[in-house]
Amino acid sequence: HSMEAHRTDLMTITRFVLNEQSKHPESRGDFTILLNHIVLGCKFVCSAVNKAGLAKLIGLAGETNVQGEEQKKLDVLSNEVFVKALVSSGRTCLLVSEENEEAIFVKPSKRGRYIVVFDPLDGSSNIDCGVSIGTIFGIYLVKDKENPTLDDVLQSGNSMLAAGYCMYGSSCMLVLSTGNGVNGFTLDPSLGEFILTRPDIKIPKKGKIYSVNEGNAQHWDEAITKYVERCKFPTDGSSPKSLRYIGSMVADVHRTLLYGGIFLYPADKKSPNGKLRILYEVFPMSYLIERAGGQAFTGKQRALDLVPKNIHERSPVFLGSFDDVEEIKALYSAAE
Ligand code: AHM
Ligand code: MG
Repeated sequence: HSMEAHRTDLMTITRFVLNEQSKHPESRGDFTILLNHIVLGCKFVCSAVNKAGLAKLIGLAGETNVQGEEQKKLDVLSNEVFVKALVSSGRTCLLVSEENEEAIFVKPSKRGRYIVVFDPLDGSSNIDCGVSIGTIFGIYLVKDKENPTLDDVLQSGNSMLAAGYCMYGSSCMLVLSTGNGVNGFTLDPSLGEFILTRPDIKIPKKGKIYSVNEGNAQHWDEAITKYVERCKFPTDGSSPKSLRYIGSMVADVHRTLLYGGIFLYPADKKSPNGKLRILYEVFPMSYLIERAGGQAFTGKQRALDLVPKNIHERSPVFLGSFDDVEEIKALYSAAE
């Protein structure tokens, strides 16, 4: 009976969010419409990523992005689709994208109350070989809809209203939190709908995997060097951890969320602020990990307590299972 109910009573992401938002009747329609436009962007990128090898979409577009990296054609395309979908939703007033140096202020006739920060296609080094990549997003509410300013996003991650990511992997999966639990939806390509497949995700309290670009080890600080050494040569009688590193934040964080463990992108002597961007990488992922029962730490403070001074600012981040992050926090306080 329950299998039958499962197959005929489909919990789509729209239905799920409508149910959740029914607690806030005033924002219900607007938030759902905004989310539907984000979902549309994800479906487009998913289809483009799947066709990329065939359609020769892959290749350099001859432009560099804000961070001076070469932009792939898929990045450009994905960014355009997201920006257009978000603006046309009529529910946004300010957009921050990894691919745009300046924030985008939506013209008054299309303005709504939401702000979206996003990385339309993260994990660019994995595009050409078909390894998992993803989209990351965070949503805020503007203070004054008539007058959105950068200060509306240059605030701590605690003011984020919702966050999520979509992973373009062996299946297309969207993970979302609107403040309470974390829920995972899988795209059913035959329906074109995201269906709830992983309700109420909780990250294991402790994990057996660590995930870091160990090629940077010579530049690490003492706390991280010690931590990674302990992963390999535990001193408490436990077995060593396994190393898994894809180099796509969405894929590495997704695995960490489901299997437990820790994902690290530390600062190093070359890049004192690490690599990952606070607004559209560190904040949304920290938000999701915390809502799932884990922790996110920068080496100095809780990641969501950071207050960025500019929209593309970077920060080190260590996120994952509660106990594993606790161990890093202890190493940093011992070093003080
Ligand atoms: P990107 O925005 O150019 O794709 O860079 C971000 C990616 C993350 O997805 C990933 O966690 C990290 O860069 C990997 O960096 P590295 O190659 O230095 O290990
Ligand atoms: Mg990125």
